[in-house]
Amino acid sequence: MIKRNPAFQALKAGYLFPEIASRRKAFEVSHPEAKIISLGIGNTTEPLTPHISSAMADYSRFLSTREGYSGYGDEQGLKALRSKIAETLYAGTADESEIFISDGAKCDIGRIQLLFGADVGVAVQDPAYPVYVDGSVIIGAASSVSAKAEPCAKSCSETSTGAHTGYAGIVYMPCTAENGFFPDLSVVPENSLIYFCSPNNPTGAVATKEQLKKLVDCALQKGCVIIFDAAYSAFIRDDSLPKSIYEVEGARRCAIEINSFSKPAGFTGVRLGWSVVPKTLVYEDGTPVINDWNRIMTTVFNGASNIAQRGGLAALDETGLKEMRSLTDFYLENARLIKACLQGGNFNSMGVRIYGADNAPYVWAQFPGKKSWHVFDEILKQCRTLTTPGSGFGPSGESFIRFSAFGSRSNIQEACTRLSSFAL
Ligand code: PGU
Repeated sequence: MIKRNPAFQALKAGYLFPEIASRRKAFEVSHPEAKIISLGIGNTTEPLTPHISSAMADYSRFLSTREGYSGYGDEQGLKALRSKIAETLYAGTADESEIFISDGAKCDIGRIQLLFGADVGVAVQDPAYPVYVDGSVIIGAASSVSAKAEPCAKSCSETSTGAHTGYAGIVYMPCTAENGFFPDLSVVPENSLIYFCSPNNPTGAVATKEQLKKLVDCALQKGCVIIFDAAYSAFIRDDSLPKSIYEVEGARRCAIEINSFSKPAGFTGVRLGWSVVPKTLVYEDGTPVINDWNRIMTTVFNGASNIAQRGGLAALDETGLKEMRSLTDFYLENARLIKACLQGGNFNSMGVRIYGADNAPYVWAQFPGKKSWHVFDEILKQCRTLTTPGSGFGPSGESFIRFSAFGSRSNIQEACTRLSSFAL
């Protein structure tokens, strides 16, 4: 019989979010009357905005005409969209030809690992969006993952999912309140891949320009490549904070940036994102990384939806930018409401500490001395509210809960009412 790819055996548990969804289902079976509110997965809830959705509707109708129809497009995406992204979001720091349109950030993060193969070392912020670690394990990165990954202890597999105890083949860089959620970079291995997300999922922390400069200097000095995930950059309201790693000198020689229309335009279902691979980023032998990225995108990707790309173009014109601004403002207000609720009454007496929410759609709450999954279960039981256990994002997430600000205003208000009587 055909052998199973050992990388899958190395994975400790299922992907975090389906795991949470299955806990919700189990709870609903035993409590059929429960009207659960989800502050769990960061999934957009507000309708597409008028200008952006009309552009897609119009284009879809155009496709139904003989003169308007088109089939496969360029794998790299529409030139007009690549140019628009370059001029609107990178003004001078990245060129149209360095931008690759995709079906979303998660898909790019997965594909990008093909660039560096199984032998590359990997360093991640801890906690981190689980795709960086799970994707690395699936590709067998950090050398022989099957040999290096510790088997999950029985108690761990019973109570936890994702990167609970961590994989031995991956370097975890703790991001805690004590270090201002910016890691000690001295642990980064030479010639490795560094995953870095800002604004951060799940902590909501945004790296300052000085911090990103340290990251870039470290990567240049150690021969590393940074995969900079900027999926939440549109939520930054503090103008002193960098929205792109290319705002930092030297980043074009060591960083790939990933971004998405999912959160600012509500495209989680429409699917549209992009990556930036500067021509000045080269491997040890001098080959530009962009050549191989182009090879991957033309070989295992067939271009983003042409309808979605028209939506992306509309999102970046004057009206579209205003619409995205008001959508992100809406979710930021939700985040503020959740944060204010968690700073009040009961939570105060439980010693709960609150982070994030100011420039990101997540509130990161620490319940000192408690296990994340226990708090998750209690919030579900007492408040009929779904959250995400911090330990699912990595060992340093233990004792934390992530509250997502994606939800209708009435659901957020109702969740806050329920949470205000929560007790542990
Ligand atoms: N990057 C980060 C940092 C994210 O948090 C997410 C979504 C993505 C990329 C995905 O972007 P797409 O362009 O839509 O592919 N994170 C959500 C959803 C969970 C998931 O599995 O993607 C979250 O709740 O963390």
